[in-house]
Amino acid sequence: MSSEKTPGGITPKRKKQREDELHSAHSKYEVKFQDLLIFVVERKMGSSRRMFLMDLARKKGFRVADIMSDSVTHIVTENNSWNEIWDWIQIQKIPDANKLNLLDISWFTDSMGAGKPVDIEERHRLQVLQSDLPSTSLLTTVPQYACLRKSTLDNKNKIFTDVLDILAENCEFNENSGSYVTYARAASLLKSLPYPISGMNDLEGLPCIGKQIRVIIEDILEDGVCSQVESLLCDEKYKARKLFTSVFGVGVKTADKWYGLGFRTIEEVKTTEDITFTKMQRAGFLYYEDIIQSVSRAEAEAVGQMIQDIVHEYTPHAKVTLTGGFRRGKEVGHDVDFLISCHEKGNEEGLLHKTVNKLDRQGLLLFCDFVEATMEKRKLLSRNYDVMDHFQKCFLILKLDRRLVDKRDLSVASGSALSLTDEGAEHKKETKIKGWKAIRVDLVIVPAQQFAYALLGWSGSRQFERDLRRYANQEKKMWLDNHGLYDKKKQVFLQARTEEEIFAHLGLKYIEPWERNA
Ligand code: DCT
Ligand code: MG
Repeated sequence: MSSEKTPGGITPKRKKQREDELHSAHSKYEVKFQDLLIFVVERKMGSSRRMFLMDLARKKGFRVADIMSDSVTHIVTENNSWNEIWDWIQIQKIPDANKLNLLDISWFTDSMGAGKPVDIEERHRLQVLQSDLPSTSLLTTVPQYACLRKSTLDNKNKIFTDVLDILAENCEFNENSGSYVTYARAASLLKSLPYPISGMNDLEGLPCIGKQIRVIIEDILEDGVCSQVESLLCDEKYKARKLFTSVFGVGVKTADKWYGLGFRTIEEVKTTEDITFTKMQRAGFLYYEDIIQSVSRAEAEAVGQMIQDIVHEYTPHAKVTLTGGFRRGKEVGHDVDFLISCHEKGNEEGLLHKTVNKLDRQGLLLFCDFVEATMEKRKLLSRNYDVMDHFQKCFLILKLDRRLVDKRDLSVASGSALSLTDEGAEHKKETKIKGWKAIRVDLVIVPAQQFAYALLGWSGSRQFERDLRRYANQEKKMWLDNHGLYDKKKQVFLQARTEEEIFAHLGLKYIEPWERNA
């Protein structure tokens, strides 16, 4: 064992290894800012969000270190005080630690927004805590609207939110909107907490946590499970609804009809002669095994490239933007959502039809449900919350060539296999042999003037969007939807070129997409 160390407590061999790691991580992207080397602290942030932020910075030309070393110049952290990070740096034994910039995530997000390192202002520096207040001091300040909170993918209360999400979903099945809201808001609030709930006292002062929710949380704290959910998961009707609605094109009404006819499995429904299926359902059954598997980020990016290549053949300057869960930093999704927009007005005319036709000619179109725009018929902003928007769009099932994904990201593909169930791993093997996978894709054509509103609306999460609209209506007397923002008092539509401008119109602090996992 070698004991030879650099002043930073790092052996030369380890140092070389670190430099190699740093080099390999960067070799994919061009480095634009040589002078600084960022290190993102995982503490209180979580590894998935950290990886997402690191990748984002690298894509934008920043140098980011995987591990702490004496070459690091900027330390970025979230929800940590100066005192906490300083203690941590002491343990790392970094020489000249005084020269390090200890920065809050706000410096990082400002820099990503600007596409270059912004000047460090006082507000970017970590704050020195005068006294170590208990975390309960946070409780009174948690706001009731999801759009006033940051909800990353690092959910510290998953054991509670998984249960609440199931109860909320069951209320949706039963069209019990009152209880749905109660469960969904409670789950969303718990997802935003930077600490796990470990006792009933931790709930003191939190909004959205009424008596009904406290009973459930108490149950889980005592037994590790919620008895209500345990019996729901064994309920025949719930199981059938869950199973049948997992088929593309099947809603709860249809699921109930099939349940009423005595069907309990997909196989039974698929093979019966008593039901006439819609075209969408037929496609849903045909590609069921593929669609039920989640889409990985590498797959989403490969689809994006495929769509962009076609779109650019017809309109070279059109923008194809990945939105939905992947924009919020999720590593998997049930589908892939894209917005297509053109800078010049009218350039998007016919683009979606041409794109879909080309996919068809290439043999990549497995299913298409085309919805024409209905904008002209609309006078005011939509008050119908079931209709997301009136843009021209299509719901597709596309054939994704396996090789496009393997080429793109081998490490992601093999890494994700670890978390697969036996069934999932088996299916993955089959996909490999088959050479392609059916993927659900949504494409939406958005006129340039409405792009920021559509992007905000399609980025989700669902609960974040609901609360954003509720906040606009109740607190600001404004109507918000995917097309625009209407100020009821001034009776004007408010223009916005960016999401930041929309938040500003609403008097809200900007929430980054990866902080909208409410
Ligand atoms: N959306 C919404 N209200 C709905 C449905 C969707 O506001 N009733 C918005 C938020 C997310 C976006 O549309 C895309 O929808 P999904 O693809 O269903 O959600 P997702 O967040 O992308 O989740 P997944 O990862 O499962 O695709
Ligand atoms: Mg999606």
